[in-house]
Amino acid sequence: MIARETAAIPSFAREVEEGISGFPKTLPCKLFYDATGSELFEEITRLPEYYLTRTELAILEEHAAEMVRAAGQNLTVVELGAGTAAKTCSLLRALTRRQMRVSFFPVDISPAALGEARERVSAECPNVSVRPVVADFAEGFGFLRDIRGRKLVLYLGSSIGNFDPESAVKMLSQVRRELAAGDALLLGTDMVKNPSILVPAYDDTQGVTAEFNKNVLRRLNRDLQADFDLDAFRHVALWNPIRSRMEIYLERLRTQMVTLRLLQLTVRIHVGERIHTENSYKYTLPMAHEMLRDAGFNLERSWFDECKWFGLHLGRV
Ligand code: AVI
Repeated sequence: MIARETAAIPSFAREVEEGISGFPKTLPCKLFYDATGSELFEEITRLPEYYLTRTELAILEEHAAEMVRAAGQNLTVVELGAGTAAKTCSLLRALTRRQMRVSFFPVDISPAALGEARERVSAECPNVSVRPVVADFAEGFGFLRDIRGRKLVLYLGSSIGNFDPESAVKMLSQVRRELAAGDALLLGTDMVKNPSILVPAYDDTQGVTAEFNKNVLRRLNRDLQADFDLDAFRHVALWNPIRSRMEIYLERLRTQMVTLRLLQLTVRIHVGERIHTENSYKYTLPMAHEMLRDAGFNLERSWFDECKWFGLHLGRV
């Protein structure tokens, strides 16, 4: 039972309680992104093994002009989960060559990241007017209704890959419902490839991804007064070809009881037992097509890097 009278219980407590006492054990991947986790993720994006970020950036840089031409005229750009908008400038610059006025609405849960996004875009694309929107997608996408004009919505970085296929369609359908005919979505997906490339991307030699994964336990120790011993877990990354996803786990190295004081909960975690912390789905083009179709978008065009490791897909309402 969760002690409801304690004011400091975080909103994710119930999910953690269910996930950690069930079998197999799971923890929600949103727990990764506290301040330390967000910094570790930034570090991951610069790792040699983590090809996703640089590959997507290269596709955007190479094809920005074509992408904005295909997306339509007089566009307002909205970026979901924009973070610091590190990948958006090539698209915005291409747009400023086509239209007099460009408005950019970066949307994120973190006001600090949006502050950086505003500074970056204002410095790199002075002709773009930046209007940050702080929003939590758990509360829907109603903010899209308040943005006027024909929209190009960006959802980059393979973030859609962290949703299971059903939730991905549900989330994209929610976005779709707030858009009008003619609006477009540019969606980034990581593509299915040889596991010899995929596995190291999620289990790098410097151990940054392992640290990122274990940071979830550090967070539970802090926010739920838990006593996880981080050294008693190892990071495991596996390719699951049946479900087309990378799976990330924390595997227990010795049996031990763990107490989460704020939840008044004690659990036994056995040696070899795994806590499933993340899935990262990889798509084929037909899978991306189906996902967009099921969410109400018509896939008009996709762009890839030379190796077809990453794809950017233009869906139309
Ligand atoms: C944020 N997301 C797209 C990353 C991914 O590749 O699934 C999160 C990540 N997990 C481990 N490394 C990176």
